[in-house]
Amino acid sequence: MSTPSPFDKTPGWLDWYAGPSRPRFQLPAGAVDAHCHVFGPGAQFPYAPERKYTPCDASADQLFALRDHLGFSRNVIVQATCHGADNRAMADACRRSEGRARGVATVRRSITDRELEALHADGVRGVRFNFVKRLVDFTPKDELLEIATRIGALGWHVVIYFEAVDLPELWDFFTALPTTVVVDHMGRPDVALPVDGPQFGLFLRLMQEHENIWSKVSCPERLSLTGPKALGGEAAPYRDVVPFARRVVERFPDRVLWGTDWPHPNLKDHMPDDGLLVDFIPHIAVTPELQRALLVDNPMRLYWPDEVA
Ligand code: 0GY
Repeated sequence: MSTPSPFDKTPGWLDWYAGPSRPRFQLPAGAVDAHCHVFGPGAQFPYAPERKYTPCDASADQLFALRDHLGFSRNVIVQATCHGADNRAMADACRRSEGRARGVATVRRSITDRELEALHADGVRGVRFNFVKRLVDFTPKDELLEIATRIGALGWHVVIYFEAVDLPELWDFFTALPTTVVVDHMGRPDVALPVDGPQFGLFLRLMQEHENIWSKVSCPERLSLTGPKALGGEAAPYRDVVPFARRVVERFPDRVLWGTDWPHPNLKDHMPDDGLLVDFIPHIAVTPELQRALLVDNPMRLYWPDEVA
């Protein structure tokens, strides 16, 4: 099979939303967009041969323009699977942010201590383990555990991405991780199921029983079946996701993060307006205290601990 050209975007893949609205919700000062990506540009930072999709380019400069437009102060740039374990685009973006971006890398067992130290100097503070089968090939658990132990010694954490149906099988591995562990997008619950039901209950139990486990309450656009359309003036966009995210924010206010997920990899049906995504926040973090914890205090503690008084 021939390797796709870096410039052949996956068919049906939507470009990120140009001209996002200005949010009505005013973010607290110092807010962090704690889950976003950069893609290429492919001519400068080629996409990985093993990738499962080819995105449209989304550069660091475009990310920083969005940050300023929405009113964020900082970003956490998460390595996307289309770059495999080649972290150059993400690390370059972190370097160019002048201290306003941290990174989460993808690494293999073969990475040297010196390479890890270089990533640390660039601003990387975590590694991502991806278990979403449509995105990555399988990596043995012993390799991941070895990586987790090595990066833990640097003070980094592990970000895990999985789908809710796979949590029972992954539970023992996740709960054995020796670092802080951040779950992407609440473990992707099926929001057609009840928020009090067994599927989401298992995820809440994971967080309840393991104080090192945090969650991003992000990506309503990936989880929602009702979509962005709000019913009435003050109603929430992506309203079917609200009870799930709100439950996590209220139960674990000191262990939640939020991010736009720009440029929204792999979306084929609906591309969100990032301004509207910001307007989702006050529906899930309903007081200024919860908003400040979610958007400022928690990400600062995890990614910029030296700057926290
Ligand atoms: C996300 C979600 C997705 C993709 C990736 O690294 C990636 O390719 O993260 C997805 O397709 O669900 O968190 O950005």
